[in-house]
Amino acid sequence: PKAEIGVTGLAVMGSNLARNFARNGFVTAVHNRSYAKTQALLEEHGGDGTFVGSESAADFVASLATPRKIIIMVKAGGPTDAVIDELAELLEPGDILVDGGNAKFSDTIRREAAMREKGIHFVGCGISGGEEGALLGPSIMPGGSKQSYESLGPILEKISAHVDGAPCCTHIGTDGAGHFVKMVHNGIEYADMQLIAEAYDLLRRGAGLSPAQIADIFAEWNKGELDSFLIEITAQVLAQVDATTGGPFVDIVKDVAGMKGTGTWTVQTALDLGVPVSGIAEAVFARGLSSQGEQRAAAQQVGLPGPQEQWPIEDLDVFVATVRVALYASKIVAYAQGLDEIQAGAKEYGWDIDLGAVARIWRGGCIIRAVFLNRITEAYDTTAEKPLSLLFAPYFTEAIGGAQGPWRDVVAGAARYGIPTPGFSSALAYYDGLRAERLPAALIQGQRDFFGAHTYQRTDKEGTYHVLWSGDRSEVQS
Ligand code: NBP
Repeated sequence: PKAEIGVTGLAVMGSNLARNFARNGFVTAVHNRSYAKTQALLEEHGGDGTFVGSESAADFVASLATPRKIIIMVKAGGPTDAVIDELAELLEPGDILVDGGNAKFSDTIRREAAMREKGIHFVGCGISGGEEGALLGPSIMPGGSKQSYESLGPILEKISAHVDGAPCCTHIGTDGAGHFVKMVHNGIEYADMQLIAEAYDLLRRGAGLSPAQIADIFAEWNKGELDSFLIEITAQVLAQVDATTGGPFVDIVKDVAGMKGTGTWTVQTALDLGVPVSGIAEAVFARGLSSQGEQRAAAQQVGLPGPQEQWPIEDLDVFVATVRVALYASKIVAYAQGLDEIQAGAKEYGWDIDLGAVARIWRGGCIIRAVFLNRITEAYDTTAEKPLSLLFAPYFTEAIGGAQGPWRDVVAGAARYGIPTPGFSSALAYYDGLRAERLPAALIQGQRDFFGAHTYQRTDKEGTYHVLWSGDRSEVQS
C-alpha cells in the first residue's frame, strides 16, 4: 500500500515520530540521508506497525499516496533547506511538506512563500516534548495553510498527546505561526526553569535545606496549583544521589547552564516587537552568567563583598509556603509576558492565534505541561472580551493579589541576604510597572527632549511639543 505519511530524518526525534505514526495505524514511509538509520529503524522497530523504507528520496516520495504528506526532522538551518530543495524537485502541486524541526519562524515564512510558488503546502510545525514526546505523544503546533490542516490535522491530532480527550494539536495560524508559538513555548520554558531554580536556591541557601529535603517540598508542591512536569522532574533530579560520591547529584553537576538558542530567539524577537518579556530575558541572561567561567572564578578570587547576615528564618513552614506563593506569582507573570509576545507576533505577521487553544495544546506532551494551563484556557475561552493581559483575567488577578505579601517578602529578603533572584525580582518589577498609574517614563521623555529634541506629548492637550532647553526654556508646538 502507499504510505499515508512520510518522515525524513531518522535521528532521535524523527525515528520516534515515525514509530508513533506507525503505532497509531498509519502506513509510514521512512527515509534518512544515510540509509543506515533507516535500516536500524526497520530492524529494531519494524514490529511497531507498517513502515515503507526507502534508500533514495525519489523512492521515498514515490512510496507516498497523493497528496503526499512528508515531515522533515533534520537539523535546523542549512540541512533543512537542503532537504526542502531536494524534495521540492520531486513533489507535485497539492503535496504537503512539513518541517517539524526547531526552525526559526522567519525561515519558515521564507520557505512557505517559496514552496507556495510551486503549489506545495509548506507547514512549519513546532513539536515539543523531546524524544519521549515524539514517541508517546508530543504537543504539536502546526502553521501553514488552513487547507493543509484539513488533511494533515487529523493525522497529527491522532499522534499528539491527549488531555481530557482533547488532542494537544491545533492549527496555530498561517506560514510561520506554528514555529513562532513553539519558539515562545521554549522561552517560557526557560523562564519557568529559572524560577524553579531560584526557588531551590532560596530553600537551599536561604533556609539551609538539603537537596533531599527540597525534593520532598517540590513533590508536595506538585500536588497543588504548581502541578507540572517541570516541578515533578525537579523533585526527581533533587532526590537523585550520585553513585560516585554518594552525595546529592545536583552537587556534582557543573553549574553552567547550556542552551541551544530558542530562548535567545524569543528574546531577540521580543526586542524587535517591543514586548517586555523580562522573565524570559532574565532566564537567558542567568544561563549566560552561569557560563562566564573566567569572570566567576575571578569574582571568587577578588571576594566581591556581600551582606554579612544569614537569612533569619523563624518558621520554616511559613518560609517554604512564602517561596511557593512567590514562585507561582512570578510564573504567572512569565506566562503573561510570553502570551503577550504571541499576541504581538500575531499582530505583526497577520496571524489569527487563539491563545486559549495554545494553552490547551500545551497541557500535554510538552515540557511546560501544567495543570494551571487549564486556567489560561479558561481565561481566554470564557471571557467574552479577551483580556489584554493574562493578569487581567479574574483568576490570575486574584492569584497575584493573594501573593502580594509573600512575593514582596521573598524578593526583599533575597536582596537583603544576597541570593540572586532575577526571575522573581523582574516579575515583580514588571507587575509594579504595569499597575502604576504614572511611570517615570515622563522624566525620560523630558531627558530625551532636552538632549535630542525628541519632543513629547502632554497629558492635558493634543499635539507634539518641545521645550527650547538651550534658549528661554519656553514650550513650542512642533
Ligand atoms: P539532529 O538535529 O541531530 O539532526 C540529525 C538528522 O539530520 C539526521 O537524520 C541527519 O542525517 C540529518 N541531516 C543533517 Br545533520 N544534515 C543533513 C543534510 N544536509 N541533508 C539531509 N539530512 C541531514 O536530530 P534530532 O535531535 O532528532 O532533531 C531533529 C529536529 O527536531 C531538529 O530540528 C531539532 O531541533 C528538533 N527538535 C529536537 C528535539 C529534541 O528533544 N531533540 C525536540 C524538539 C525538536 P544523517 O543521519 O544522514 O546524518
